[in-house]
Amino acid sequence: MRIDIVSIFPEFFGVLDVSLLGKARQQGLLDVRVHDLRDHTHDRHRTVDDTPYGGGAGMVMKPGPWGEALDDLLGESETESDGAAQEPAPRVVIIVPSPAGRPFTQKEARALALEDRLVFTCGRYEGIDQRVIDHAATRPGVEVREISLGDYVLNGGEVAAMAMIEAIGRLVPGVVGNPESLDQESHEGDGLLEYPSYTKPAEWRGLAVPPILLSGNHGAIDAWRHEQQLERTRRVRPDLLPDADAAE
Ligand code: 6GU
Repeated sequence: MRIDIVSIFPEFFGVLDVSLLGKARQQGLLDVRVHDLRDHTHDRHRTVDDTPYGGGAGMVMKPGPWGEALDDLLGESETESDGAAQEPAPRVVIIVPSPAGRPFTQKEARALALEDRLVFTCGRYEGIDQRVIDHAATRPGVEVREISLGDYVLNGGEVAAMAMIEAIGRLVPGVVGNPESLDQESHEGDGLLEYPSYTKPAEWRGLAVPPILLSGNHGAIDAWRHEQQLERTRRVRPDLLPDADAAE
């Protein structure tokens, strides 16, 4: 999978060199390229923002640099109408991190992990001129999704993009060594939160591991773990429960 990131803070993305995703990049499973939006400015101050039309607080990111950056990544949008047979444009999903977007979910991450190509446009200030997003959506093969991490406000899209890239990248086949470990997680399979986990020693600081886990009775262990999932989900995330389980 190829992932392009456009930002005025490319140095934010240095952490993508480490841990599981760093390894996936070295192995060629993920081709992540970070681009500096200011490379597409043409004034001495490398200006990327301006005051909003209609007034109001804050600054808006100018369309010019964004348009050029996307032209470079996706090819000029103007199609030559010389009648020659054209290759169908390869599909690209542009993700615009924004607190005004649709909520990001594990389901969305699973769908995006199947794409060949993602572009993250990281805005700062009060956001990007809306025409950048509207114009990008008219490019052949391009789908634009404005996506939010949750109901709180970050200073820019960088940290949000990083979180989404980690959630998506680990679902790309081969990135996580043991794919079974992906099935048992919170927000996967039955949609319940994960059960609590324990490892050696069996007693630590006076606290014992639940004895059932030492019993060797795998049927009983599975039942206990499912009950723990239900209990935890009822307690902290009742909104995730199917109605029948919530009522039990
Ligand atoms: Cl995706 N961007 C910003 N700037 N703030 C957010 C967010 C995204 N998701 C939640 N808050």
